[in-house]
Amino acid sequence: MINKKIEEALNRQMVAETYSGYIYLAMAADFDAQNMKGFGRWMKSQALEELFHAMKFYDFINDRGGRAVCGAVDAPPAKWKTPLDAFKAAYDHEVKVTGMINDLVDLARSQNDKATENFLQWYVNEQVEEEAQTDEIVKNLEKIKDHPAALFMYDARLGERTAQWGGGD
Ligand code: OFO
Repeated sequence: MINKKIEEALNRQMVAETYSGYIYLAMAADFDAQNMKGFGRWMKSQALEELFHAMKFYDFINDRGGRAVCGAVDAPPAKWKTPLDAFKAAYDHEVKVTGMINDLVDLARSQNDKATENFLQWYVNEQVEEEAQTDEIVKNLEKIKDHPAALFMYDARLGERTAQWGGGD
């Protein structure tokens, strides 16, 4: 059985993961509007993975005898100046989410909730990948700078991504 404090915190994180999906979908929409379909596809795949992250919280809360509550999700920004700006924002967002997951682990420990702590390990590992992949793209875009041909090719390359449900779960 889950305690109230943990239940509320896990519900907040379910909403935060949903927001992650929403901000990446907003980035996809911005890329698609500019005909950068590869970046758009990458972002749509990321959005789907984030919804999967949210669903894992949903199932865990219910499995532990809690009640999943779908709270309000903020509207994300609609526009980013350049692809580099969008991916920098994605990286910063992931660093923020890593902090949220770490706080949840601390909370689970303080409540002596081993099952929640164990469940959260999947997210601790996932965040390493989430930060690394956005950081790599930021670095590549910094190298590309304003070279349209290179940007065009990188757009095509990132468009090869398809959503990985659960990142190897
Ligand atoms: Fe859910 O990992 Fe990104 O935010």
